[in-house]
Amino acid sequence: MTCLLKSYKIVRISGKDAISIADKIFFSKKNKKLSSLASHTIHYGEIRDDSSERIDEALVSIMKAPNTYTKEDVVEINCHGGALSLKRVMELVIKNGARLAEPGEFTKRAFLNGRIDLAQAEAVIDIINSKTDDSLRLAVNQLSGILSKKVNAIREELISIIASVEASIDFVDEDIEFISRDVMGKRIKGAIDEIEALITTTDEGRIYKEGIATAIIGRPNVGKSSLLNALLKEERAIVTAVPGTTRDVIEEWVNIKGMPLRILDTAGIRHTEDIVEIEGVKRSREAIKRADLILLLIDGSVKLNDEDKRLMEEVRDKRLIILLNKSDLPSLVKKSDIEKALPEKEIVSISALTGEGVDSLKAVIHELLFKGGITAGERPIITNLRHKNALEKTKRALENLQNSIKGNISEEFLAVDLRAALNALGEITGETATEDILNRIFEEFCVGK
Ligand SMILES: Nc1nc2c(ncn2[C@@H]2O[C@H](COP(=O)(O)OP(=O)(O)OP(=O)(O)O)[C@@H](O)[C@H]2O)c(=O)[nH]1
Ligand SMILES: [Mg+2]
Repeated sequence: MTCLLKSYKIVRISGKDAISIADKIFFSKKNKKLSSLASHTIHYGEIRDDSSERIDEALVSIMKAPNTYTKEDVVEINCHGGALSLKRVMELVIKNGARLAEPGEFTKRAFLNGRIDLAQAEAVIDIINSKTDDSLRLAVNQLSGILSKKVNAIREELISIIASVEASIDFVDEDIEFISRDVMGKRIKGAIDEIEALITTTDEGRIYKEGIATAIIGRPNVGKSSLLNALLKEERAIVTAVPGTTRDVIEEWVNIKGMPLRILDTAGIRHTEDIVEIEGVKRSREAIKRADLILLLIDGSVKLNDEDKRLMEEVRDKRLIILLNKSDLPSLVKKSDIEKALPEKEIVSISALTGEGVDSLKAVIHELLFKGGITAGERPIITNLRHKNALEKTKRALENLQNSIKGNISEEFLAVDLRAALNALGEITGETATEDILNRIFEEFCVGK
């Protein structure tokens, strides 16, 4: 049988001295120096310290620049693992001239050495943090450059317009028109349309990356925590027959047809004198405010009461699904009672206890959030707030430019607006990103990536 296991037991060295450092501590079974071996090959041998004591057996991969992750020489020492041997190997490598990598330094070097651009580097973090198959697919697509390609196409269009504008500045006496204001206005409009189309994908992108914040709400004892458990298929939240069991918001991830939902199980909302419960109710109300989607639970086995009605009123303007829970018991609430108060909202009967109706709930959630269906991946989607901000900055600069074109402002000023737009756009792929931006991005990485 083939088995698979996950482990962390690789020491990775990158840089011009990577191979010579590894050569000092690695002794291949065939007695060959790593520097004499072909690139992209793997070798078996031992790691020994300066007093020739054996630290571990190892498989060592050697990858010579430039066809490596960082575009530098890279050596990977694959040991048996175990915290102690790994630590000894790391110490040996450091003693022989390497230093510990900073968080994200491998990816930062890949960026600085021109192997990937900034949006692709950010995709590496997204891959690591992906919550569902679709989020992963989106991140892998961004790593492959799907967004960068689109951004670069817009950049090239702007650069070509700048070239014409600057030529008219340089040859002002020649009376040649390199680009008419009319044509320029149309081309800028085209670029703005493309940028707007990208900006509108942000909500979708945020959903894949951060998950849809989904709050399960309802008065005490209607079965909110039971629903969370049913969705997770595990006993995550405490469920009891005592109203007021959940006192704080519990957060869990659920994958619904590829969409990551961040489910918030909240404390039952009711009027209470208990100070812990008061705080819980306050937090439930905050969760409602922050939620992208509300699942309002109603206990269908008892009559609708004033608390249910007040809650229905409170969330009527939100993206909402009403759940008639406890469908395994005789029903005392009719769908039509709810339709009267909340017309046009979806109502689903479920039993959080038996799991009946939970699959239809998932289908309704999917339908509500992605009308018309969606496949993550084939087109560029903005998943990153930094990218959205840069696009908005670009758009503003281009809109200024359009006003200047209409106002018959001189070419010099048009060039200034164009440069501002180009700089803003270049922040996405990193052409014009400042040291500050770079530091902030790579700080998010873990060490070793
Ligand atoms: N028969 C039946 N009982 C259920 C169902 N869902 C929940 N219950 C029961 O209802 C009681 C309350 O369930 P919880 O999930 O704790 O309810 P809650 O809304 O989280 O309650 P609070 O946290 O107190 O606000 C428990 O005894 C559950 O077993 C259901 O679909 N059918
Ligand atoms: Mg609860």
